[in-house]
Amino acid sequence: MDKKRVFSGIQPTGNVHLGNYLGAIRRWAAEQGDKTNYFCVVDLHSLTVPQDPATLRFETRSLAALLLACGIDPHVSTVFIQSHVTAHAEGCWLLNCVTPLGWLQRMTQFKDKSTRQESVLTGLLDYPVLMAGDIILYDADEVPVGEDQKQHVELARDIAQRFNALYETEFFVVPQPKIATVAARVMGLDDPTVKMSKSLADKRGHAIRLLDEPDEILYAFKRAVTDSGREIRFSNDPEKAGVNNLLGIYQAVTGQDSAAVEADFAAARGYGDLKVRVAEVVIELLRPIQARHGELMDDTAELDRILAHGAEQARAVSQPKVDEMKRIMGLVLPG
Ligand code: AQP
Repeated sequence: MDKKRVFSGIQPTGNVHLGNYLGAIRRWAAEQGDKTNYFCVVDLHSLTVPQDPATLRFETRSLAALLLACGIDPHVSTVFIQSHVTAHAEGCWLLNCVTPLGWLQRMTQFKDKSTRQESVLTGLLDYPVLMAGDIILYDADEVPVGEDQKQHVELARDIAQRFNALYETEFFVVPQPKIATVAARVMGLDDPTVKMSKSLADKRGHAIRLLDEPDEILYAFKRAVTDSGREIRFSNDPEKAGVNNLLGIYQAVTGQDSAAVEADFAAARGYGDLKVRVAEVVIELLRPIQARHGELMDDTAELDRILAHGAEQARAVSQPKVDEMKRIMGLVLPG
């Protein structure tokens, strides 16, 4: 039987955090053996908000190294940089021309991010069309993402279906979002009502960044916002969102079920014990990843070779797809 095809991406905007890892990257690594995988550093997406060129260059390599350090195996999965494969930008234009504007204006991420900016770039509105192309140019069946990206994957489904309907074809596979069962939405430690986010991660105490030093991790967990109670259990009560978030992180890292997690804290003397224990398991989780990332960044020639090979593999799939798309749309002259 054919393996399922998987596509997922991550932006090289620095500050890769525990939410990105638990909600996405860790699952990519864990499930890669059973699937045909395309994992992409989506640098074109990062340009939808202003970037410093030198920082972007550095972060793009660093993120690729981080994906490998987190266990993505380039012998098993295709790992590449989005802008190295021109089919993504070309496919985006073609899909723009079948996507109604109203679909994009409804996107929650666009509404959130555009209200936080003085000058909103056209690319920010168009972000989900580029993402739809990323996915459907690879005939991806599945897109493993955190909950925040579910709406964008649903839009990719709508765009694929609209293209198929307009051109009376089954050209595009309609992809499915795959959301984690635990840690689908890791919340900010300083404010458990907002998701842990790269753009807020410069604020000390908001996020655990994958490359943070142990002391910094302990600091952030110790200052995590909780409530005035003492009870350490999972709960949907908005008052207990902070404790719930800490338990969710602990559960995702240790792989235990919720009863076992609560049992681990039955004898705890309060939230202080919980915070330190969660910090300890996260520090141990990140230690080998950080060491491997350091080694990979010491040899960027090898990293660049891996990325060049990944781009070649990605091109071999996505460029013929774009070429055929152009033919279907009437852009290739007969003769
Ligand atoms: N808090 C989160 N919990 C679980 N999963 C998350 N993801 C992001 N935040 C969380 C998932 O990580 C993958 C890669 O993220 P991205 O780079 O595409 O997304 P992003 O939205 O730019 O990341 P941030 O941290 O949310 O940055 P900003 O501040 O720009 O909004 C995706 O699968 C995403 O679902």
